[in-house]
Amino acid sequence: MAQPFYVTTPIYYVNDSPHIGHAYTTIAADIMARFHRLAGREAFFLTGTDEHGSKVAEAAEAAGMSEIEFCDKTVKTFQEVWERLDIGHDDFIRTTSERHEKAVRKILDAMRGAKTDDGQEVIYSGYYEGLYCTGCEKYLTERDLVDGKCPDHNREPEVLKEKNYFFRLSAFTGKIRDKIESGELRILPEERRREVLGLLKQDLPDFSLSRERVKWGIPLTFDSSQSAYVWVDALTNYISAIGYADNPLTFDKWWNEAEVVHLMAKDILKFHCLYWPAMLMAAGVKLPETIFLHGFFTVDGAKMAKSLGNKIDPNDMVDDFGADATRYLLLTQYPFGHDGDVQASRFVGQYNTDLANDLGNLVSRVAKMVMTNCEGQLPSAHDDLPGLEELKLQAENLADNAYEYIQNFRIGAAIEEAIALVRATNKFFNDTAPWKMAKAGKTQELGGVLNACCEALRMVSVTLFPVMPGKMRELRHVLSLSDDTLDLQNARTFSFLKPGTPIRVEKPIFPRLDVKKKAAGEAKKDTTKTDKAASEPGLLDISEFAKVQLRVALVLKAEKVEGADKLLKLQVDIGNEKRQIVAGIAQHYTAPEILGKRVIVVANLKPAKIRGVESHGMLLAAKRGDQLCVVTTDLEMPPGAPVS
Ligand code: ME8
Repeated sequence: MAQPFYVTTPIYYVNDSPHIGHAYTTIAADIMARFHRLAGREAFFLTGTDEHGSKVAEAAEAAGMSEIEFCDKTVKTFQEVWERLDIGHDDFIRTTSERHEKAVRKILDAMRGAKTDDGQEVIYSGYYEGLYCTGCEKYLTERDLVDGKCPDHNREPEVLKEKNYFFRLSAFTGKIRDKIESGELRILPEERRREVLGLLKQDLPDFSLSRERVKWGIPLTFDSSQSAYVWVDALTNYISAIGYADNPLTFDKWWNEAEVVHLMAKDILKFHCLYWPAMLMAAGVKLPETIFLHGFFTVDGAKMAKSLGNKIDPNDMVDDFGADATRYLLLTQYPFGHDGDVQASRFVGQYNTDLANDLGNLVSRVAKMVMTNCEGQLPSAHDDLPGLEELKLQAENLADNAYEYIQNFRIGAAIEEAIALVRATNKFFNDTAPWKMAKAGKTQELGGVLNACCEALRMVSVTLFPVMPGKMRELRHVLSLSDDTLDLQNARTFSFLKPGTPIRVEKPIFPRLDVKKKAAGEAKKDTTKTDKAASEPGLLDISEFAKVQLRVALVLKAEKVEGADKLLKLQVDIGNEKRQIVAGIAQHYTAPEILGKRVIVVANLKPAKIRGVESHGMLLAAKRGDQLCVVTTDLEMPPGAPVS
């Protein structure tokens, strides 16, 4: 019996909305799990969400919701997008679930009871002293500061000391190094392995395992005034979902007996390659076999950021290309494991070339010829055809070559191998010119060409199934194949389809996309719901600009918003009515400074809640770096005067 395969993605923060970075790892994990299943292995694929910590609490407060209400809502955005992308995860773990919290308590207890080789306690209490920014509500490091100040709040952090529990990482670094060097713990790719070994040579500080100030978290079992540090909580998801605390049988199967692979990008290397192995060793749990850290990609040359408006929502890609092509496009932009750049402007061209032309057209041409010339039934094979032997050889090697790539985490190379067979089949089809054979009445040769093309397409339908499950099912439907024969074993032999099998195509499996239309669709990435305000403006029609109503407003009252250092709550007169506006200007203006000013407001915005406070309108300000200056008008201008 082949060893079971257990693959995980990071659990994503719920205070962010899903973007193609999250989709990238999740699709990769899905492809790995599906491929291993095709090879006859049992596979378990876990993803989920990371829901504790001060940032989530802040986001919930800003949205005027309780923490759990906020999590319940945003978790859905992840679950929905995974469904739209045809992600076939076997489980979805939430760190706010009972089973997870139970597992965190269990691992905390196990670590609390552990001793290092020289008899010291692995967990010890001490004091954490650090630079605390009350605006961020977190400790910052010297490196986070700009001119000694928190760049987000433009103020010097306070030196704070709080009781904390620490994890004695220093007692585990030698052991982790040994496990990596012996190959017991594989860190891939090689560059990342070297990075980890480099880190292990440094004098690594023990890490703080708990937080006194973070209330939205799991209380420590041995001191309920503290909650578990977010990473201790988050990393435990990999075992909580498979029964660490509540199901020894499944835990044995999927952790102790399976090949365990953690997939992620290199941004979270330290936590996974140092903290996690150390925690597991302390708790007496075996280590995962492999930690694979793929690259980090930029979009159009820049890091994905809300403020740049270059975050791509996978939902928009599914709208434009469908689930399967989105999966294909995302995983073929650059080699898996490397850093790369994603340019949405290339998607349509690549879709049309690889999927609509090369693969989709081939399917249509072959099936239509079988329908018109062979009564829609697969003709018999015929050996004596130019180029057939080479095609056969390439096709019969496809499954093994691709699977070998997958085992080495070379997802793009596995896909390329299948596309190479598609191209070779197109060439074979064009070179043998079956339409001429049909005209010349060479029925056997014609049948042989069509038979070979159908066999090659069948191999492709298996190999690309993990990448494009929906579309490959459509292709298999053309060849009258069900899921029963969907495995790598069948894809190793060229003579599988029975002559007489019905072959039918109703519509193109990858309809060609209109470049112009999609070019417009692509601009969507700059105007997604969350990024709208931050996107670089395109050219506006005058009628579009005219929709924004700007008015002069007199500030009648100003006060700070409690617990939010950036915000001022203003009462303004906009001519025909009085309004309350919450403005993020408190670090630049005191309440008395803004009082009595005639500011410019956007008057026709929908009311919103900011930090739970009603805000109806927005005021204009010029901003550069740390400077901010509210736009005001001449004193003679009455409140309510339109600004155009
Ligand atoms: O770090 N390129 O969650 P997160 C490639 N909750 N992959 C990207 C990417 C990009 N530009 N952007 C994001 C966390 N990713 C923690 C994890 S796990 C115990 C806790 C993917 O929401 C990639 O997989 O910030 C990266 O590691 C992950 O999203 C970070 O997700």
